[in-house]
Amino acid sequence: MNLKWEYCATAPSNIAFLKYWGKSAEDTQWPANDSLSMTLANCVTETSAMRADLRDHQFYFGNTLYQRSDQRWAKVYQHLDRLSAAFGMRERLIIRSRNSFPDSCGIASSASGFMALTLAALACWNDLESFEAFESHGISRNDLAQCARMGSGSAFRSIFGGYVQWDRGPSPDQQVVQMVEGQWILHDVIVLISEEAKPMSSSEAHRLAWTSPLFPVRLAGSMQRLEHMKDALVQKDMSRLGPLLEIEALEMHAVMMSSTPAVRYFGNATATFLVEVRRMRMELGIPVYFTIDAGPNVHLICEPAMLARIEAELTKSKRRYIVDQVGSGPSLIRRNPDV
Ligand code: 2P0
Repeated sequence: MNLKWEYCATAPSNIAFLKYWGKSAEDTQWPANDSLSMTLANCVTETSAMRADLRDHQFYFGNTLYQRSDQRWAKVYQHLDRLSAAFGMRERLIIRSRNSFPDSCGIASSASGFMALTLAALACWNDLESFEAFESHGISRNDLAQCARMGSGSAFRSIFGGYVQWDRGPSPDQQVVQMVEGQWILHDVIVLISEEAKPMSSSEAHRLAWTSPLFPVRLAGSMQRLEHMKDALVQKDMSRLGPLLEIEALEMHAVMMSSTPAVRYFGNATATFLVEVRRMRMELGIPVYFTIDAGPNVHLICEPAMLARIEAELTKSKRRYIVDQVGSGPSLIRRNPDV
C-alpha cells in the first residue's frame, strides 16, 4: 500500500428536467417521485483524497481548510463518517476540492460535490484507480451512486453521463438508469440572475413539500410526465420537450411557494428574465426553453444550432451566463503528487 497516492475524481453537476422534490423517507433519502436529468460537461467538481496520519479528516475547498466545526461544511465530514462506517475504514483523509464554476453564483453544486467526494474517498480507501477496478472489487456504479445519494439526493444521477433517471423503485431498491437512447446534444446556458445566498437549504425545503395542497396533484402526474419527457428525448423533439421542461419547473416552484411556510427561491429578477425567454421564442422564433432549480438562476435548454443567437441576445441585454452542454459523466485517476 502506497500512502502517497492521491486519488482524483471529477464529477459533473446535473440539471434536472423532471425534478426530485419531496422525500417519502428522509433517513433513507427516498424521493417522493422519479426524476430525470441531463449530466453537464463543464460544471464539475474536482476532488482528491490522500491518506494521512491525522486525528481527523481535513477538508480543503480551494486553498482554505474548513474544520468539522464549520457549519457550512459539516455535511462533508458527516458524509466521510458515513462512508468510513459503511466500508469499515479507519484511516483519515486529506480532501481537496474545487469547482470549475464560480461557487458564489448560486448554481447547485451538491450533486457534483457529493459524487466527487464519494468517488475520491472510496477510491483512496480501497486503493482503486478506475471504475473497472471498483467493479472487480464488487462495487458497481449503482453502489457508488447509492453512497453519493446519502450525501445529497441529486448526486445520485451524476454517476452517468447523458440523460439519467433516478428510479425510486419499490422498497428496498432504488436504481440509477442511464438512457442509452438519449444521445441528443443539448446545451444548458445558465443565466446568472442573483448571487444572494439561498433563503433555505434544499434539504429543509424538501420537507415542506408535503404541506403544499399542490403536492399530491404533482405526484399523481409525475410518472406520465416522465414518460412524455423520455419519449421527447428519444425522438429529439424540442417542441415537445421544451414545454414539459417549463411546466415542470413552474410546478415545482408552485409547490414550494404554496408550502407552509412558503419557500421562495426566485423573485422579480428571475420572473422578468422569463419574459425575455418567452420573447426570444415568440418574437424571434428561437426554440429555447427554461428550467429553474432550487435557486434564482435560469437554465436555458436549446439545440447547438440556436446557441449563437441566444448568446447574442444575452450579450445585448448584458446578462452573465455560463455555456454548458450534455456531458459524459465522472472520471477517476490515481497520481503521485510528488511527480
Ligand atoms: C433536483 N433539486 O432534482 C432538484 C430540483 C433542486 C431542484 O435535488 O436533501 O440538494 O441533499 O437530497 O439534492 C436539490 O436537493 O437535496 C435538488 P438533499 P438536494 O435536482
